Amino acid sequence: MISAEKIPNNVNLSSNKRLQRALEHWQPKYIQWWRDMGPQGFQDYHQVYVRTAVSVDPSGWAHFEYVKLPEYRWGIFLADPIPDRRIGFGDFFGQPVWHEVPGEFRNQLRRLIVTQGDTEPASVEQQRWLGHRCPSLYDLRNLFQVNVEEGRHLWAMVYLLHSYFGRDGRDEAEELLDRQSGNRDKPRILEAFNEPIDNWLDFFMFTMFTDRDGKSQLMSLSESSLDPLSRTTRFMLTEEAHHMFVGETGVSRILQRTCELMREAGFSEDVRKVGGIDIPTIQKHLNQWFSLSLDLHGGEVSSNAASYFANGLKGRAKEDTFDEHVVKDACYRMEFFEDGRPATRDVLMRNAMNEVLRDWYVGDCAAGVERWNRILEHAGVSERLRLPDRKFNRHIGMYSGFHFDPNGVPMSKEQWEKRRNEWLPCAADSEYLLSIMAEPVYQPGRFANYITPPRRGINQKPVDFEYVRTEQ
Ligand code: BYC
Repeated sequence: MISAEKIPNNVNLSSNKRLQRALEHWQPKYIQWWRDMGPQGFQDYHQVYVRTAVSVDPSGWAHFEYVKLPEYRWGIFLADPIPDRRIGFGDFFGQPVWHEVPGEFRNQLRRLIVTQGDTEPASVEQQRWLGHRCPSLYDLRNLFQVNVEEGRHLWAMVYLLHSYFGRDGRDEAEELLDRQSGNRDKPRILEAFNEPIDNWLDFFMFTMFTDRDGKSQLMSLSESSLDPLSRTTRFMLTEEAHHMFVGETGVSRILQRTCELMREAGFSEDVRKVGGIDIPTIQKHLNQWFSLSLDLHGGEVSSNAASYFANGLKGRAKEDTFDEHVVKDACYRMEFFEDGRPATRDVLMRNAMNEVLRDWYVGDCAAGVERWNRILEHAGVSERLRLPDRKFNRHIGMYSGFHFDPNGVPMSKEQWEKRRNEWLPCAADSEYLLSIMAEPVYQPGRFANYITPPRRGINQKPVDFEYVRTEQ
């Protein structure tokens, strides 16, 4: 269980005074960042019914209470150690895991941890205006739950930086609060985290697809030979699951409402005329966030990825389900795009590790889209959602610089420019979504017209519970 220390933790922080002081020095800067860059307008006068992690065992999960956002107890939690844990892949396969950072891998590990850490505050920044357009108090609370947990994930990475990377780590921790999503001069590291998220369809698609990249990346880091990184990311994964729940059910509820409105309008009317979100608009946002999140897996052929794997720093999702863990000579059959045509060639599996993880990710996304399509099917609607081809709208890797339609058919820049707005959200879509979200819904139990209520509330509370209340 946690102590009543300034920084809740299960790492016995008070036994390491130097580290404790360093983190307590960073803490007020974090709070200032949260106030400046976190949820705007909900810092001082609102209490939010949130779940706070108080320990890593399942009972530590049931801790719900009203909290003023800046007073949330952001803590440091590592999953319990696995006794005699061994390195599960790469050149050091079978050796005991590391409890300190080996000098020769210091730069690589720091880079991985900084990249992971950078995404967490970035997402809070991207979402900071959404509260003013919320479809219900239930959704507002979910947004803030996601936000505080992303803040906790930043703490998780900052703990590693401070603990294992000395002065450099402390400097990196400062910079994590200094870069800003979308800022031209000091942007966030990965592209998807500089995109604006100013409407709730984007938020739900982001938590469905981009948080799912969080899941695949955290799964691969949880295999790491650096045991504290593995334990930290294992615990983060339990929180990540809730974020994807928010995204998947959010889109499900929009689809449900779209179907209802279509039925009421006799299936022939444009659902926008009755204030709903039409399926083509939903598909465009799916295309946008899926393709941005594919980019987050890095280039198809990557010597960085090969090196991470060889050194046991970053593995594959569910490494123990593979037959072979050293993977020295194995090959991956990869599709290339050469001279304007697709071609297939073998590359060393280690160099293809980003693509291996992307395969896992695409499969996980496809299962989610199937679940959405069942809603359409049950409602008797013939349209279906689908994942675009992985070559579509890519900005990282071998397909960047080329243009493909959602079926993966290559096209010229001119053709792409002409048809882009059919496949990706355009200014008119954004304008429409903002128009139906202009009035936030703050009455308990009420929901915006474009979304259905959830099946059940949070922590067995009713759907019309006052999940966010104004301080008396
Ligand atoms: N944007 O060898 P390459 C989450 C750079 S989400 C911009 O192809 P590599 C969350 C790359 O840095 C999970 N730049 O790929 C979700 C390299 O730069 P240098 C976040 C990119 O190195 C929702 C160059 O391109 N965690 O947790 O294997 C809410 C060539 O790189 C991008 C992680 O990503 C990009 N998309 O990198 C909140 C795990 N992709 O060397 C949170 C940590 C690549 O030329 N990161 N580049 O300067 C990694 O494992 C790896 O760095 C990458 C792939 C997955 C990003």
